[in-house]
Amino acid sequence: MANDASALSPGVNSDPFSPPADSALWRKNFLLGAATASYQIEGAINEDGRLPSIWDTFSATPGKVLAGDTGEVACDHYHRWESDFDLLSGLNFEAYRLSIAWPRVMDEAGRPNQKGLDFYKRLLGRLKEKGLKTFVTLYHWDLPQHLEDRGGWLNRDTAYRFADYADLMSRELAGQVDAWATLNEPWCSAYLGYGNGHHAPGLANDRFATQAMHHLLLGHGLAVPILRANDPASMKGIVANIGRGTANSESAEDRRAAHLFEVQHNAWILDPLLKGAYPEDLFELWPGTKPLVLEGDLKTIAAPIDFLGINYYFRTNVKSDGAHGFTEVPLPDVERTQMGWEVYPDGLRDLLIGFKQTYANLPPIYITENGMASDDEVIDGRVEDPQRISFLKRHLAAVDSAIKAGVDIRGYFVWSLMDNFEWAFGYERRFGVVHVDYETQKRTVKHSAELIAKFLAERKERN
Ligand code: IFM
Repeated sequence: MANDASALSPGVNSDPFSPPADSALWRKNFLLGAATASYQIEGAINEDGRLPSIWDTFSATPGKVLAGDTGEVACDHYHRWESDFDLLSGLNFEAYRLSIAWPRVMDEAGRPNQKGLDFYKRLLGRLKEKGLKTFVTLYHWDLPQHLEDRGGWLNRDTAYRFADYADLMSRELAGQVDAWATLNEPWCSAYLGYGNGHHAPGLANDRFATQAMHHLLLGHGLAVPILRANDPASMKGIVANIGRGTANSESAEDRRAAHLFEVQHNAWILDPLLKGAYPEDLFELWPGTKPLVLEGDLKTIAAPIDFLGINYYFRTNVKSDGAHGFTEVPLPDVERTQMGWEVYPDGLRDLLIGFKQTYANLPPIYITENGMASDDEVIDGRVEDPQRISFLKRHLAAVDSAIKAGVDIRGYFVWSLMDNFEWAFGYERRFGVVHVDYETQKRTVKHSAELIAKFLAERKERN
């Protein structure tokens, strides 16, 4: 879409990126950071003993990723991390969320790969020197291919291999990490990876999706006490992407469809984590897909966590499909991003407030991802991204209103620090607040990042 938010939100271009004076975002203890993920930025897929991951295999398969793009070079962050971190701290961010590439740090027999470990130690060491809080995700989708060859997340054993990996990393990196997240967006790993095949490993079966989800969550539950034992001072949690579903009409059928949409996107993950049970409605939506759950699994999965990471992007308007499911009805005339996703900040506020009502034991929340893609270009050395400025302002305001409504939200990470490999969409979709020229690897700070940096500097001054 045209990169012109002024038409959509009058005054956006002239508006500084600055929350109102009474906003919780001015509070010193509200953390503001930027996020990335290993496969999306690192490149160097064959260096220093890194093994192949499912995304190397998937992206090398013709037709799976737009324009045949792969993560082979990505943002070359493996070699450019020092200057990338100078950029990060130059923008005044207070925290950085990164993920570790499992295939970089462990060999097929589960032995540590020292060169891979050293890479992350250097990264975390530098972030600490710069005074940034470190949020580390163990699994942001780059499963070692050798594990997929044995069934991947359909194989219960992968959950135990994940626990071994969490053990290694938390022994090696203890003291360098402020917050550990076990998994990023298990919905995407399970549903896009095994349910509809849009992501690696590219399998498509609803029954596979529910079983893969169960093993992912089991891996999370097994890892939490290990992380606690090895690195007691850090926070432990998990990151879930959440989706707002709204009904296309007031009919009972459409309202039920919207409910089922949210069961499939949110309760499927949050109920087992926070209530120790899968939502029964899920199996109304997908009859005959109950996963094999062994005694004690749900108790393991519901291990207490210190924080819940929430990733939010858009809402989906749905109607009943006439059977036991929902079907999307795209709304006309709404603002959309380069992804085609509707910009709907109220969805974030409403979901957060709803979770507080639904889950008595809802842990403190960090918004671990929020942001948007636009077809940004460098013109005369500058990148103007007015739609992103407006998007971020409105979503931060939604976070502020959820805080005012009593939800315990402790921080917000913009997705993403820089443009990167957007999975099945390759390099076409640009989510960064820093522009990356993939030919030259030149980074250009976008206008949104300049305004964030200005706000963060002002905030520092005031606090
Ligand atoms: O780029 C992804 C990220 O890896 C996970 N959350 C959603 C982002 C945008 O699609």
